[in-house]
Amino acid sequence: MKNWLVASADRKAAEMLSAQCGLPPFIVYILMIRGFNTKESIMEFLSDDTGFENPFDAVDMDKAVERINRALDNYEKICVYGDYDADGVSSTALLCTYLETVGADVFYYIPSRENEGYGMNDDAVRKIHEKGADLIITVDNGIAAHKQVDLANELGMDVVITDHHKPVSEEMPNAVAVVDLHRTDCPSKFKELSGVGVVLKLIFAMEQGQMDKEEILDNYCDIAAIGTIGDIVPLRGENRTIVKHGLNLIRNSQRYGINALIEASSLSGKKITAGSLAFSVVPRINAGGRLGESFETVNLLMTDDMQEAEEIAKELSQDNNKRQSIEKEIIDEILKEQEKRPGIFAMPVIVVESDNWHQGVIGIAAARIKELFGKPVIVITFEGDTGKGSGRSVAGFSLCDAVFACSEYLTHCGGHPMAVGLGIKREQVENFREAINQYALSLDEMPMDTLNIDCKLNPAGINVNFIRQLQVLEPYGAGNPTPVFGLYSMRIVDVKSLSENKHLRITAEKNGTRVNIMKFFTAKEDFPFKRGDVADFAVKLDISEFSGGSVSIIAVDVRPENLDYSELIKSYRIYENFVASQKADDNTFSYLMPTREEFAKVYRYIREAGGVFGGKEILYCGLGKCITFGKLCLILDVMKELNLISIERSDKSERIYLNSIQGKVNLSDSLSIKRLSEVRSDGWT
Ligand SMILES: [Mn+2]
Repeated sequence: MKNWLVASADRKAAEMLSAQCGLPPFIVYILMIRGFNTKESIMEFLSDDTGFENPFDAVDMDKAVERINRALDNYEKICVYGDYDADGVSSTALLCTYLETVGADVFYYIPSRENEGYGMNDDAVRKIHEKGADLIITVDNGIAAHKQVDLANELGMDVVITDHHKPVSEEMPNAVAVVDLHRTDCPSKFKELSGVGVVLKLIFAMEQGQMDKEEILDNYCDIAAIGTIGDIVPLRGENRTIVKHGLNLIRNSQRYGINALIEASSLSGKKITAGSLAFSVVPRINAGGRLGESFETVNLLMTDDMQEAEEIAKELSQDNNKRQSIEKEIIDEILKEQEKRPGIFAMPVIVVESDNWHQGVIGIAAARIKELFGKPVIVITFEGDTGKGSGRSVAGFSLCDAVFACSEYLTHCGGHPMAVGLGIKREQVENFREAINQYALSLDEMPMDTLNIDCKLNPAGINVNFIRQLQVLEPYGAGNPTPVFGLYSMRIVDVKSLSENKHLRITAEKNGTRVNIMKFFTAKEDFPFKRGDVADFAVKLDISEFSGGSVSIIAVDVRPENLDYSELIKSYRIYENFVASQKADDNTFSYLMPTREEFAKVYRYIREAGGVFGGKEILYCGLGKCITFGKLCLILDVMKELNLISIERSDKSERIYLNSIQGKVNLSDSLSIKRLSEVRSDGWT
């Protein structure tokens, strides 16, 4: 459940700016929504050549370069210490590739996600020592490794840290150099580089006065772009330049590994964008770390053996398929859990736990469940009595603040406003769930999950030229999302399933203009609208390059016409409060308690419709919005308790069926009705 939010910028100002910038007004309008309000900021953002800052502006960069050059001169053994995610793998591959080119004796180490976890650990440092390293260079990690850097020093190794994570304290690890733009004493202006972006900066510094900037970009920006996209850092400033430049390289890549990944992702011959890489290449690189070891993945990006590249890419695709099916199983189990423990899912923050969910996949499952329920979700899995959790949030609710506020129940925790990781003992789960929800209830208001729409659009205005003009905004990603347009009040003319009912093509019409809208990964029976219905569409626009270019409209979300979701969600919250607490006061009682007529109305509607597909909102609209949404949800619970209906829910759909029942049912047999009525001494009549 998502609230649609149509952005608003100053149209007058956009028109004035557009004349100054020589850009179409709607482009400037969209840029203003993204926070670019002056000619200078717009021109700088769109420039193909955002200058890279002098790499030596970064504190300690001189020391890092000096130490690495000394290692090269003395032919010391260097170990690059990386990480298992796409950024960490890219960082490792990029630095190793570079160091090999300049003749270094280099190897790399990547901790196992499952057995070692993120960052440096003592055992790894010892292993690296045994392999004879003289110098460790960390990439995408290291800023918090105070102890491990001391250990490395004791063992006679020097450490150079390059990282992009925020330091937890002012005190830096005892390394020869600590390059991290987030150091409070670092004057560099652009702070949003990914781990691999910092490595690229290090290469700029190493090559100062030798290789020129263009040459470095041409040699290394492909790998840097993959890590930058994978880390979901804002695609602005230096990041945008890296990705823009990198995409051009990737389209004609000289690297066997990248070509093999493109091929394995079925992207060969298609337009490669930041979005398509994020959707198919990045998950494959991540899959290695989630299910197995990341050594192979680094190898893939470095190998000059075509056959090896193809084999590793194939393995990664298999890992990725496996990851997807594990993810689906976890999601199905979580949805079944909702049947058993609905109260947990009615709370402001969903905390759900199990014994056998794959640790490497719970984060992705949490993200999907968050989408489905429109609220923050933490998924915990146990090994013995030790649990690991991963959480995802909705915009406006800082999940890391929430988790830190409950840290007394956790063994460790960390993360960002939108994503957290944590450790927890089994016996603390109930306390933690209680505490984090108390925290959420103590806030003024729980934010709703929102879909941001740039502007409403008349379908008559959509043409190839319009979409080509939009392309100046690419590449899209974090900080510069693909523009989403609202096509409101569209009358559906036809719904056709494609590719063996995998996708849908919807023909819709408004004021005499007909458009085809694609809805991917949706079966016909899961699409709740039919010919004649009027619906609002949130869409992205693209050009399909077949047959010389034609308009391609892709549905992001579809909902009944003119549905006020903020009202709907307010009503739903009242229902949820009751489900979560199983207690009602007088207000709740009057708001939720259905009359017999209302009850009968819902029953008749479902019977006459032959079941309702596509969610409770569809039923709500079908009933002419005459029963509040919260009350409708309660009525459905009661009908389920009395075995009058079944509700089937998957991650794609929700279907309500009428059961065939015999005999008369007594509404007051329903547990929900009983609980709701407890507030009234006279009970329910
Ligand atoms: Mn990173």
